Amino acid sequence: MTPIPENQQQALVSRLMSACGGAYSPATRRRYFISGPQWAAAYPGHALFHAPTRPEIGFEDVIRKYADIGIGYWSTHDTDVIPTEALGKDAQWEVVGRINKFLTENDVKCSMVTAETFHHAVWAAGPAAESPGVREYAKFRVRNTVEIGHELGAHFAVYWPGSLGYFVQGAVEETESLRWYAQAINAACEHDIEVARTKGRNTLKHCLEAKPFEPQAEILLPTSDAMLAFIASGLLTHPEMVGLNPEYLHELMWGVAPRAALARALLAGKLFHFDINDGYRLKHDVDIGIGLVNPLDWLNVLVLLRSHSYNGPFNLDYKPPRTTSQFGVFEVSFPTAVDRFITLWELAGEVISDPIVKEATDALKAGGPMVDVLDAEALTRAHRELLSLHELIAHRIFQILIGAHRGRVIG
Ligand code: 3MF
Ligand code: MG
Ligand code: MG
Repeated sequence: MTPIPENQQQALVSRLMSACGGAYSPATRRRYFISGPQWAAAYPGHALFHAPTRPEIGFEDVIRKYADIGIGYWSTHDTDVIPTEALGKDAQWEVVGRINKFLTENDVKCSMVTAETFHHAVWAAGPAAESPGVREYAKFRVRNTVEIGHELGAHFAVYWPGSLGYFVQGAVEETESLRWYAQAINAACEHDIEVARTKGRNTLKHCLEAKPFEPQAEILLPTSDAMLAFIASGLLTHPEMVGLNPEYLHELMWGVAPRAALARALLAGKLFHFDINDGYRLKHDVDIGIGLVNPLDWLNVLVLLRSHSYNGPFNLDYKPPRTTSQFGVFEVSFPTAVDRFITLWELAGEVISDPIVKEATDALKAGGPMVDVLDAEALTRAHRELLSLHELIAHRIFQILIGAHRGRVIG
């Protein structure tokens, strides 16, 4: 193999990208409610054991590149775009004005805003720290983020509590911390009601995001189910305004079936927003692009969401790998993540309308002949041959995933 000169590497990547084929046009991509986070595109590749591999970039480049790709929505933390010291000051509104101008010029909409309550040193003891001063600051941050959201035209606000938990035992009293955390969410909702009224807008949908490990050792609200219990706990003054932003990998990380977690959120009427990515069970938050690890599971997740008419955002909360260059982030990583999502979404439609899946599912629901329902043996015999359809359905979904349902034969 001949070494590839530096100045020919981008051309090679571009040539192989177009050789891959199957890309959707930007106009097609814009038809889906896909949002690109500022932080995902600007992620420079750093981590606890890793130095950055890419330069930092600002919202101007990110929004422009998203527009080129066909990502029609953008989401951001307050401090992704506004320096901490400018928050709530005139300088903040100057940045927000520039962002609005940029969004309009590029025909991109801001779908979601979120307060960063995990990175800055002020959050060392978490967003619901013992200190009343820090808790007041947390309220300021979420109220301010609500204002920014309305100004940018967003409809969703997300809260990932980050450091709500502990490393060492005994110092944190869980019920107290949870009450304090609820006070911050209440401050956001109550302020939202006022701001929405003065602006003549609807209130935002407030979405809680759980994560089972990282950055604390023990987490007080580790799962979407824990968040549902928190919403229903009586601690929130406006539980009707608060729902979930599950993240696919955050559920998978603790070993659950993400689709079942999403089903529970759907039943509760609380699936507001969805962070899409991929990764592995019982590992840290690797934030890999959707479909690269668990495409079959993803297909099934989207079948569930399509069949329940989920119409909220699909937020690309993943991290382009450290091996991907700045060029690669926008030429490879984002377009391919978007296209895998669209493909899986369309395949989910094929699963739903597939005649074999449908007939098999209907047959299972029709059941076997009616027998004495207190006779376990007779009931077993009455269904014995029908239940092979479970595996047949799974095989059919695999065929749809790889295109074998359209006659694709390999080998
Ligand atoms: C952390 C996350 C966060 C949240 C974001 C939204 C950096 O694992 O997933 O992304 O999604 O803070 O509030
Ligand atoms: Mg994550
Ligand atoms: Mg997330």
